[in-house]
Amino acid sequence: MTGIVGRMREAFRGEQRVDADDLVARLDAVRRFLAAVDGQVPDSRLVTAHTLVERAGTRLALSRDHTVVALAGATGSGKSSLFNALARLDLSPVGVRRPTTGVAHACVWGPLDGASRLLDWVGVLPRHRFVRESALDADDETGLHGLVLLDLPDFDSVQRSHRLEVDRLLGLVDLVVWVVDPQKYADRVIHTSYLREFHRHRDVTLVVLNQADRLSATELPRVLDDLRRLLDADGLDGVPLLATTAVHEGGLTGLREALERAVAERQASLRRLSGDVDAVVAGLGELVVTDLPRDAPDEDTVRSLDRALAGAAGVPAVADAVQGAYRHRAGGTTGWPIVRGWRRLRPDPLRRLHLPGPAADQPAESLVAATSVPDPTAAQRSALGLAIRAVGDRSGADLPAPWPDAVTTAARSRLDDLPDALDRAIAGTDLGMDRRPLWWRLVGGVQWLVTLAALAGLGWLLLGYALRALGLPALEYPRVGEVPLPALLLLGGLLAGLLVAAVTRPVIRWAARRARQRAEKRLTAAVAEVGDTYVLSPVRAVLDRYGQARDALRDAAR
Ligand SMILES: Nc1nc2c(ncn2[C@@H]2O[C@H](COP(=O)(O)OP(=O)(O)OP(=O)(O)O)[C@@H](O)[C@H]2O)c(=O)[nH]1
Ligand SMILES: [Mg+2]
Repeated sequence: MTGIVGRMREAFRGEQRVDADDLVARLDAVRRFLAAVDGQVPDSRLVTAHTLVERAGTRLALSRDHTVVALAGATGSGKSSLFNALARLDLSPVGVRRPTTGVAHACVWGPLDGASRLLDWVGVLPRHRFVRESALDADDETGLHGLVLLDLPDFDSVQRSHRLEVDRLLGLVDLVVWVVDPQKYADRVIHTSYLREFHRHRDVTLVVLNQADRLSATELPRVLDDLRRLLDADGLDGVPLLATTAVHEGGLTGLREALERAVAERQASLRRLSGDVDAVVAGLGELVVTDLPRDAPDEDTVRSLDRALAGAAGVPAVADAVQGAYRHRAGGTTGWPIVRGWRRLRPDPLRRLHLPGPAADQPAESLVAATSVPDPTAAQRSALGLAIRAVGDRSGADLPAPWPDAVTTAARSRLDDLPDALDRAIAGTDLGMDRRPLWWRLVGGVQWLVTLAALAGLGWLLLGYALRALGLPALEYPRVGEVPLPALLLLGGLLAGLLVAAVTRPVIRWAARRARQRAEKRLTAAVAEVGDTYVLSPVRAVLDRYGQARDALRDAAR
């Protein structure tokens, strides 16, 4: 048996100390992880992590001077007998009828005061709490001061309530002593349902083969070897394994020593929680397994989205109207004054769309449906739907489940607000059509001048005719060369007007195209901004959350 105790010492000695501050930082990282994935990952997958954060916070706030150790095992393995033998008192009933222990019993070494709150939290009823401190003990119990030993019900119980109680307590205690006996040490349920689950808690796990007195000197090493092999298969290699006898004096020296060491180290609670964090991190790892995509959503996808948004928002129609309106207005100012009025009767293409929309002091929100830009066609609508879908699909493609769905949902999350936002963006865009360019006015002025000249010439000529008709002395027209000046003014004015109009027309066409391009650029930018706010931002927010979650989980891992 000394050899086994020696092996156990070795296993404990090699353990790394858990720094309380490190543990707190790791728990904080788990908290950050939970905040980042909140609403993105189903709560059912986060239960363990939430439980850990809550439980660890409480345990760390409670007494760290105490080490809570549970004796767990199948019915009849001798938990209560060990409990009583360690306490050297008959505190927990030992029986022949199975199962015997129905609720946890606790024994505290040292004053009960400090441990009371801990036991309140663990949930041991006051009438099942005992104190192991008496003047009679002299010094031989001081090594266990700070131990809170729990005798648990059986975990393979026919009583469901026993199993639930055991499962609850195993989640709370600092260290577990698994008690097996020679008959049942190989039972499947012990290994698959319990021991295996503790493979991340190797440094707060101890296994005792109780009732060792029932085995002969040759059988005991064989059974211990067999049990060791099973423990290795459970992932519990290196876990201390002891043989104990509860019914004979000196049959649990090794166990007592191990407990004394655990109590003295005051590490069990930290190691337990550290193991819990390990388990939680391992369980959550697949939720953030890949790197965050660098440039999601990528440029191509964003460009396609902007194009589809522009189509659906009617940007081409408005750009057409700008071009038309430019020509219309330029014609109205620079055209031959005599036909200008007639031109003005034709509707202004921009005004027909009720553009430009807003007065500068009008809040953008009040512009809903202010414009008469044609509604998107079915094709434009479906192109926009596809483009938005593509943003979601491509941005989340490389992420593990359930993030792709979260990203797609985010891309579509503000779909209903999009049409109004697009309309507002169009209405709120400065199309650059407010002012009449100076050159229009100059050309317009020239047109007036030549027209006035023609009218003056006409008037002059008419006056000459009238005087002649009335038999009055005829007017003597000044001449330019052979041509009388009024005729020159009339014809020259008319010709110059036509000439100016002819020269101006291609310039207006060219300028109208420029105006169209400028408006198109501004409209596309406005529409792209809407896309950014209503489609890309929600997607980026989810990707951001993913990045934060991944970073947090990396910090939580050690
Ligand atoms: N020979 C021998 N008998 C033991 C030993 N430990 C316990 N027993 C006996 O085994 C029987 C069961 O012991 P308990 O201590 O009640 O077992 P338990 O694990 O608490 O059982 P439950 O409370 O039902 O879960 C009793 O009759 C004990 O006397 C031991 O080391 N050697
Ligand atoms: Mg019992």
